[in-house]
Amino acid sequence: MFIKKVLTVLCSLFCALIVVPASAEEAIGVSKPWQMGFREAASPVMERIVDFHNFLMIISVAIALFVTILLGYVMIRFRASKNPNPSKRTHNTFIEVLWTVIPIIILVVMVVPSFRLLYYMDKTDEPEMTLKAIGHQWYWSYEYPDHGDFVFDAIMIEESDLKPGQERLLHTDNEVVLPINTNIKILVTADDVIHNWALPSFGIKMDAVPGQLNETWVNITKPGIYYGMCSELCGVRHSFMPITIRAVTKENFSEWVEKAKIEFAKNSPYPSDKNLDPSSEVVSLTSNINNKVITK
Ligand SMILES: [Cu+2]
Repeated sequence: MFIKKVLTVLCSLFCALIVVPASAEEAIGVSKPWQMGFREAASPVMERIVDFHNFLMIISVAIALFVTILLGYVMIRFRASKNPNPSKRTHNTFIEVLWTVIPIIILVVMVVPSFRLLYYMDKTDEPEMTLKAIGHQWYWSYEYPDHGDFVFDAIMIEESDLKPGQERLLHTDNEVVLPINTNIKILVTADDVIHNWALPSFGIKMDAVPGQLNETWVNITKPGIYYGMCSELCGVRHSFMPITIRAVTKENFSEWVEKAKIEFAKNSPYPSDKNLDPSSEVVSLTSNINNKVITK
């Protein structure tokens, strides 16, 4: 009875240590102290990656166990002290066929779901909106081409300026707001060196290459804050260009877009004609391009 009580107390102490209380800000996409395995999946792609990983883990553990047991058996059964006259056998066709065919079957069993997942991750057939992420030394900038083409930079908040609930080395001054339950096409590029737009909770790790537009996609399943980071060594401040994504409902996203259009209007590299002086060179260039498009 006493032992049972002690065990219960120990169990609850252990649980209290490993269960981290959710913060008020609801940061889902962040690693927790003593975490084992992946971050919580927040997209269908990441859910499938976790399932595939678990499936491969079963195969790997089974192979490791089989080899260890076989090795142990051989070491004991065929030890020198028990076999003073060792066997001269060099070939056994049946076993040779087995150890060629069985690994081939295992590889085929692994490659079929692997390729299915690769093609699933590649792109979404029906994107509902686009987000463009551009890597710079050393911050990310974002464009929302379907929502008025506004542009903004997301720069890491220094440790001394962090507010409660913001993660050190992970929170940016401008958050990337995205709607949940929406197929979002993500275009990734860079303007100086190669960066990498990586978001573990979404199962995304996409190279940002200057002069090249790489595509990936996400459909976020849960609202919350998700953190990512540049995952390609890109210079001295490589580790200080994080990604902060706030996933919200579609209604809240529309509200944010209206505010963001005003807030970030001044950043736009594509100014609309009415904001410019008609005599300026940029306007005449734009209207020339427009005329060409119309006359086509
Ligand atoms: Cu980078």
